[in-house]
Amino acid sequence: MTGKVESFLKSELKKKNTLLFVLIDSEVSHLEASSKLARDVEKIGASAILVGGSSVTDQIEMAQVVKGIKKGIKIPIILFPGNVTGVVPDADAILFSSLMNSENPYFITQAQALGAPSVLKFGLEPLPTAYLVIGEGTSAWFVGSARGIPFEKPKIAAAYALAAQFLGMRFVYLEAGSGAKTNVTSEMIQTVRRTFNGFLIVGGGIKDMKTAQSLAKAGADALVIGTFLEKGGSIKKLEEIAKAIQRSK
Ligand code: 1GP
Repeated sequence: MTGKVESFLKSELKKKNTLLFVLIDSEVSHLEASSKLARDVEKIGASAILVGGSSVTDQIEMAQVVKGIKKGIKIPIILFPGNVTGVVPDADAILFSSLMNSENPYFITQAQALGAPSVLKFGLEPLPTAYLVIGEGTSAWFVGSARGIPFEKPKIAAAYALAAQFLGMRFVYLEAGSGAKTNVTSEMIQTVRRTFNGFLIVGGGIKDMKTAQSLAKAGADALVIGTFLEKGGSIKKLEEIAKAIQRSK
């Protein structure tokens, strides 16, 4: 049941070692700014735009941002919901995620049940994703009631990733949290990579080329970058990061 977006990501991976996904938070970058940002990052070689985040509460604004971005780009828009409010029309796909290490069953299966009918209604391609929160103190950790996997416990992350694979999930997202002070370690990526055969997404706190390159080398299929741009990081620098990770082996 591989859909168009998943096939596109796989074809991108045949050309590039590690893909760049840019996260747009509709509550930080409003309509005009986010449309321009999406066009700019497409030009420098990003493979997808994620829209969402754990602190997005304004569904109407998010829907407008998605619709606005869509007009100007060819790369897929993938929703990255923190709750049922993150399911909106006009995107191409959704990280249909279970926050597997949440202490609250709502974030493991209930929000998914509440959101699934809208995913179907809006024709969004669901990308079955195990969302794993690493570390503590971030919005994703707090909002999702996560029992954060310690950064220095890669085997625990790998065990969750293996469970995700056995459950039929084709994506794993190792999330240090937006704006995290510490990013997921290369060692954790390597350990998960040895176990998990699917598409491995890594994000949270990535803001320089050296870090991005080492995470790419460790085996990430896609790196997600958001805060770097929100805090005024340049598109030129992001382009250098994109180029570096795309060719890192
Ligand atoms: C957050 O992984 C993403 O959900 C991106 O993190 O905002 O720190 O780049 P940053």
